[in-house]
Amino acid sequence: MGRVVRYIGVGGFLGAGKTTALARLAGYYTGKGLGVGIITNDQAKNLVDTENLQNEGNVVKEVAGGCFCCKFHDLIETIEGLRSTEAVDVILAEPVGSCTDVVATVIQPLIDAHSETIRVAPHSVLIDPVRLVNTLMVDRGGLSSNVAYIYQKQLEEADILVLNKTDTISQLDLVTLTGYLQKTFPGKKTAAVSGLTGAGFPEWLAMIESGDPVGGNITDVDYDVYANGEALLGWLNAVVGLSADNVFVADSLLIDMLSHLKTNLTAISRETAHVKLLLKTGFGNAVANLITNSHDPVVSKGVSMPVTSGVLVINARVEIDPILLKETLREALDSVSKQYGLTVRIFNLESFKPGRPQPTYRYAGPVGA
Ligand SMILES: Nc1nc2c(ncn2[C@@H]2O[C@H](COP(=O)(O)OP(=O)(O)OP(=O)(O)O)[C@@H](O)[C@H]2O)c(=O)[nH]1
Ligand SMILES: [Mg+2]
Repeated sequence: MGRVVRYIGVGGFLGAGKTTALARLAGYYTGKGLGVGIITNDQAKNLVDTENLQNEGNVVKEVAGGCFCCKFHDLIETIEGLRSTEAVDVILAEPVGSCTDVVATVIQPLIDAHSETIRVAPHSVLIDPVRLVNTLMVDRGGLSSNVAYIYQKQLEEADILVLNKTDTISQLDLVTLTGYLQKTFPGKKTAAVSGLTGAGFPEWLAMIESGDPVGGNITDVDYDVYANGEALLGWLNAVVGLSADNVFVADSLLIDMLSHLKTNLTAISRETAHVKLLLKTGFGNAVANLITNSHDPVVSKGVSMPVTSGVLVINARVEIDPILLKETLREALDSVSKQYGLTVRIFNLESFKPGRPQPTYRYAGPVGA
């Protein structure tokens, strides 16, 4: 018993802006004098998100090797660790961006068996406007139907739909997209925010803290379709040492590498879900992201001081065979190595496709219903 922690889960597809939003939420709760712990989650280790959030001074723990639903006991152990040894009041949790059925497999078991120590907040699902338009409103934007199925299911199970990145769209598009969400997913609360600027966060926080019923949207999920959708995604995590005789600018190198990758993926019609590059340098970490082939890569954390070396962490999630992903990434790395005169040392590299989701628990209906 003892301390009761607040569990706030923020889901959504790869690249929707979950980690960026969690960092801002962490700042909000820390500002109120509360202890905050963040739990990241992925199929593999060496996460850009963990490195990024830790670097900003957050208390971060990883659940790796599968999504929260398949690693439920690890999730509980991690929450317990944060609760008892880190004096945390609020836990912000980011499930893997290719994971769905979180309400039936994570939220409900938390409510059912852990309510004495964990108070679960409504389940928020973040939405990138471009991905929303491409996946549900146009032609799936290069994603296969089974991957789009996962996307659709993520939105269906939300308590709160959070249209993110509103700084990138016009007021007219904002009205159109929130109207579309309200019509397509009736009965849900809808927030419109920017993780980058903080716009809309007070309204979203009010929804999180509202005391409204939690986790009521358990949807039918066809696990064959879901597993196939996951298996269509290629995953690659790597840690690579880079050194050069001449100085280079970290931001430019990352953008050049992602641009090269984007060109090659576009040429073979393989849609990017999210490729993150983090370069650890003596002047801090530079981070760049590619979240779709239809947009250019961006620097989300810049290092403008010239450097001669760094450690590159690569997290790539693309709808592609993992072997082809490895080759395509290798090409991009070779290309920047030549361009910048780099010596490359691969410390660790794994590429794979996620296995079939096998949740520890699955609740067919809300607890107490
Ligand atoms: N313009 C803009 N960009 C944003 C915003 N929120 C996030 N981003 C950018 O979107 C990209 C993805 O953000 P992340 O926070 O890493 O997304 P994520 O959902 O955690 O991604 P995964 O962990 O791969 O599932 C990064 O380039 C961010 O800088 C926002 O509100 N506005
Ligand atoms: Mg993330």
